[in-house]
Order: sequence, then C-alpha cells, then structure tokens
Amino acid sequence: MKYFTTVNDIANPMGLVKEALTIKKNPHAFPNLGKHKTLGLIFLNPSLRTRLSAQKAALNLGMNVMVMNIDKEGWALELEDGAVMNGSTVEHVKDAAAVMGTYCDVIGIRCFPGLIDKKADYSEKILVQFMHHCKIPVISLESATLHPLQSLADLMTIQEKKKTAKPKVVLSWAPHIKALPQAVPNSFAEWMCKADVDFVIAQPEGYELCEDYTCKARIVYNQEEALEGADFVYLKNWSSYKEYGKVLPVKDNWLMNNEKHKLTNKAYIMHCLPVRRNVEVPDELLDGKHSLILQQAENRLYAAQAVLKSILEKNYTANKAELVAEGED
Ligand code: AN0
Ligand code: CP
Repeated sequence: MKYFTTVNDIANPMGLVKEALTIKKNPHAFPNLGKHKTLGLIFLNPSLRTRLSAQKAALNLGMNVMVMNIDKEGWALELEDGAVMNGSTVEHVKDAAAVMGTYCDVIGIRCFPGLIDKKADYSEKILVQFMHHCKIPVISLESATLHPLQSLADLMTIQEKKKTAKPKVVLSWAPHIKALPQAVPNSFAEWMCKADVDFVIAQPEGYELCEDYTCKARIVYNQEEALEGADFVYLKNWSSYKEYGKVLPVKDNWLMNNEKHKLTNKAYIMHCLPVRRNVEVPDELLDGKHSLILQQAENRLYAAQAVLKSILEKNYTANKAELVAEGED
C-alpha cells in the first residue's frame, strides 16, 4: 500500500480489518518498525480523533511525528497550475508538497470540500496534488469525498460486535444545522460494499449519495421502515450531493430516539464524532447501553496503526532509511 485514500487502495480490506484487530491485542509489538521515519500530518481543517490517533499510532511504531495546521500556520497555498501568483496566494502546492516530501517518509493530509463546486471537490484537487508532488506515501485524514481511516475503524467495530454472520447495517441520515461533507457516508458505504452485511441507506429525498460509492446499498426513504430488524444504526448528517452542498428542507422528523430504537434488533448505535448532541443524535442514545461511539473512536488508533504498519513494511521509504543509515556511525 503506497496510498490510503479509498477502500480501492487496499487489495484485501477485510484482511486489513483483521490486522487492525490483531494490533489492538498488542499495540506495542513493533516498537522499532518506524525508527528514523517521520510522519507529517497536515491539516487544512480541525480534528481531534484523527490528529491524536494518527500521532499515537506513529509513536507506537517508533516513528517521529510533525504536525502542521497548514491553513493557519503555513503560507497561503495556490492550487492552480500555471497561476500568475500576484494575488493572495504565496506558495504553490507543488512546492509545499515537494518540500514536505523531503522532510517526511509518510504524509497524512486532511482537506475538506468547499461544498460549492461539486466538480472541484470530487476531483480531490488538493489531495491529488499532494500525492503527485510529495512523492512519498500519502494517507487521507479525510478528504473532500472520503474518510477511509474512519470507515476502517467502523468496520472493525462492526466485526467486534456483530452477533450474526451477515448483520443488517443501516446508515441513517440525521438532522444538522450546517452543511456537512458527504465524505463519512460515502466512505462508510464504500467499505460496507466490501463487507458481508445487509446494507441499507435511510435518507430523505434529495440526499442520495454519489452512486460511485453506494454500489450494493438499498436506499429507503422511510426511516422507520429501514430501522426494522437493524443490528447496527450509523447516524450521520450529510449535505445534498444532487443539489450540491445544500441543506434541503425535510418534512419528516429524522432525529433517531429510544422509541424508534424499539423497531430495531436491539441495534448498536454508531457515530464517527464530533456529534452535535440533541440536534444530530439525542443524549439518550449516545449515552445509552447500545452506543458504540467510544469504541469506534478507540479503534481509530488501531486503524491508523494498521495502515502505517502496512506502508512501513512495504518499504516505500527504504531510500530514506538508507540515507539515514549512511549518516550514522
Ligand atoms: C466532519 C464531517 O462531517 O465530515 C468531520 C467528521 C469526522 N464533521 C463536521 O464538520 C462537524
Ligand atoms: N471522526 C473524526 O475524524 O474525528 P475528528 O474530526 O475529530 O478527527
């Protein structure tokens, strides 16, 4: 694995889930795998879980870590090729990425969508430019369209808790006051399509996700119908893909609660966090006995560690290791 940006970068996604669950049993089994290697974490948007779990995963493997909030601490980045940079941008992404590639052995980058220009967001302009110009392995820390580290942790959690061979998993749209990306639901759908689950997406009209990610999913427009017999309910808001980036008016009440939970098969409740309590999901579910939110967040560490381990083992960073070794006496 040189890149971890989509489930399609992984030859065997269920094998990676297994590996991450093995790491969870003994996170300190490979304390020197990343010795003299540096992970650079670049953020264009806020983060709690991704930032801390990736740092800790790298430290567990003996790596050094550098973190940069590039949107606030770096020079204003230009993304257009051939731009005459006489405006507000100060440094071209091709230079910034190339320089970081010389300092790091692996780069992780978080770059949310603007939610205005669908074509620009879905072309993953920033991520693709970093991948092209830094010339080292790149891990998505949530891009404009996908959040694979979250989905890997989610699938680990489902594997740990499932009671039947093929559980019913419902991704249910949840209300929110702001327009949020489609990255988490796109990614969850993409990974569910690789898992042995009965996958249903419950959503209001107009909130259909991009079909590139939802292959096998059954789409149900009535939440209560979708919830029947569910083993896992993943609650998450997203803005419209069709009417790109819009928060569309929704007439039914899509806020999940204990009463609706009775329709399920004692379903586990999932959310990637951060969650706006009592707007997106009520306290009664988040703090209830079926909630998996902390387990999902904990699994983010082992998901990141499995991905880093796989990249380090593939030796994409061998040349840099040789340079470091040459300098040692
Ligand atoms: C982001 C999102 O919905 O994509 C990050 C989730 C991990 N959430 C918010 O912006 C609140
Ligand atoms: N779930 C998740 O990615 O959380 P952060 O945005 O806090 O990293």
